Amino acid sequence: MKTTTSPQKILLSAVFGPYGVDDAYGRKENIMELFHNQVTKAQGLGSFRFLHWSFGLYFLAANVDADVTVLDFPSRQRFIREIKKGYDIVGISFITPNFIKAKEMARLVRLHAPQAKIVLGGHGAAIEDVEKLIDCDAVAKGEGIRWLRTYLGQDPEAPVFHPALRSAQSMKIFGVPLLGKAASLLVPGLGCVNGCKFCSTSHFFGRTYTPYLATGQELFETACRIADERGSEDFFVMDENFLKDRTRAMDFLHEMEAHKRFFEFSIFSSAEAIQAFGVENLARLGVKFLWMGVECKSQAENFEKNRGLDPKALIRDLRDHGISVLASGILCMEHHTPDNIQIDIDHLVGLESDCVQFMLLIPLPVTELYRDQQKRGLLKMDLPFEDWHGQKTLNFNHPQFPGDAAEHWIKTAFRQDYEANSTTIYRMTETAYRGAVTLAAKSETGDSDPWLAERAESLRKRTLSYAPILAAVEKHAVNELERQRARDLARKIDVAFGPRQLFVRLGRAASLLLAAAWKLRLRAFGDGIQPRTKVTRYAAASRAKSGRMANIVSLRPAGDEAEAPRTAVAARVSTSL
Ligand code: B12
Ligand code: SF4
Repeated sequence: MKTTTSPQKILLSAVFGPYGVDDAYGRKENIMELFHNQVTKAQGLGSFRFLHWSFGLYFLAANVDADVTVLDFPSRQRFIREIKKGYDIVGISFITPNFIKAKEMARLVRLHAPQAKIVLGGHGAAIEDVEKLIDCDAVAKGEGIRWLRTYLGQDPEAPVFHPALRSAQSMKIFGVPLLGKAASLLVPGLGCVNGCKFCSTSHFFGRTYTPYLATGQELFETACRIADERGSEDFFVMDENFLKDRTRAMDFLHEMEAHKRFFEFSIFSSAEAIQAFGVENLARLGVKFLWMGVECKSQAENFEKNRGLDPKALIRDLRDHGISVLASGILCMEHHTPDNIQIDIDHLVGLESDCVQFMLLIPLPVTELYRDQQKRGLLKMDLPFEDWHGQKTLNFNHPQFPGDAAEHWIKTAFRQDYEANSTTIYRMTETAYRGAVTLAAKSETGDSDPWLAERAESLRKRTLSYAPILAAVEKHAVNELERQRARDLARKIDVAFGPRQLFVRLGRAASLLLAAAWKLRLRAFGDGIQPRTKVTRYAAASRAKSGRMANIVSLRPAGDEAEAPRTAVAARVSTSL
């Protein structure tokens, strides 16, 4: 790795806010929240209001030898203030619907910091001719760590260091903040080899998988280090298809079992990989939330990953094991018509998962679908990129859904799911309860199984921690069905896990109060919430007293006799909000 006496000064920035508002740079549907954007948006007060950090920026900063500042969720003014500080390089991370923000930021850099080189990265970099559309010096297409190291003249093959990061900035449901330490982020790798025709992530990384943590042992050691550093055993796993490498996932489970170290995970995986790994193994691994792409009902129009599988049975089995499921579906696919689209909506709602993501089919640059539609002259290239977010308008000419027809269907679908299946937090409480009962029974049959018993106990605790919110669900229910369900479930939990204790009663009262306050807040100020700006400064490793990037090594799991060295990167970070 090249080291210099005067390290480069780099700014890595997310696009500026406000987000999810109709203005010159964005649309109100393009919300900076995973669930409220595309999953629980129709669920009123009970919609999940979770804000996540821009993870890629921290990974880049932790893996180059330079003075790096990460500017997450700035305002336009805050960005201008920062670039005036005199950077050698300004990196802008953006996705397609934020193209116009990235373009404006590049303009501002040329204006206020003409000495700085402008580097673009993130999924927006896949836009055709982006280097001509935005005034910049270089574009990172695909995996960014190796790219940035190469750009800086550093060793692209140096080991990738996984920083310890909290996954979410804030998490509230019915205005009730989720208690306990927020989950940590775990990024086992980027990309997916399946290459489903529409999939932006798979195609952006060249339909290959770039592992950051290639073996079960590396996963385990990294998870131990992060859990020890952050004091949380809970992980949000950012990997498009975590179970695809079955051997790695099984080895990871074996490491956990051998060291008796229990973690919990929220993961993304395709149905065929879930089936191959096995539902009981998932429960043993500690998966509590699983995102799977069901896409549509028709086998003919579906993708290889879903061939021959029965998603309804799989989802029932997963929920019986305490694993909440997000089933995602695509609306206004090419085979859809106003006559048959309802069949797919009914199918997705009928799966009875904990939540459903409905997304419009959006051919995004670099995907096979995009190229195909481009050849057929179907793409609406005059539609501004701000509208390519998948929650309102189609970006291609679909003869069956002209004008704003697509919006009607997506709204109908979300509403139908809510009315038929109730709020997601009700469903997740039910899943936790079902899992606690199933695993407790399993762990007691035949040879007793301490691992499953441990999982059953953590599901029992999760059920009790969610249970107080059922009071708010009942009070603000969408219909009588939900009101009755919330009452019944609260009663069942009391019977199964003992009479209601004082803290549960207090929890119910608190959840009612917080929900009432949240209702007033939404009435007075509207539905939008904005993430806080965060600035994190990383001193160049070659300047930091604690050592160089090359010295970075994974810590050993707790209990191992080898002494855990402190890492250079962890020691050289300072953060301010
Ligand atoms: C987390 C996430 C979010 C978070 C964003 C949090 C945030 N602070 O930005 C939330 C949930 C809010 C979100 C919202 C949306 N998202 Co989103 N999101 C993701 C997700 C799941 C993970 C991204 C991630 O962190 N990956 C892990 C990191 C390590 O990888 P990375 O970000 O790709 O970064 C690497 C490289 O890209 C590169 N890189 C990135 N930036 C830069 C910058 C520079 C300078 C350089 C050199 C390199 C570089 O280096 C990094 C290391 O290799 C991806 C899917 C995925 N698995 O990638 C979708 C994804 C990025 N989202 C997408 C979209 C479209 C959206 C939404 C419009 C909703 C939607 N319709 O799906 C909204 C938009 C919100 C808004 N107002 O901007 C698309 C983007 C498609 C595209 N081609 O542009 C993706 C790919 C999902 C998809 N549909 O396929 N999202
Ligand atoms: S399985 Fe999922 S992540 Fe992989 S290519 Fe298909 S849609 Fe993308």
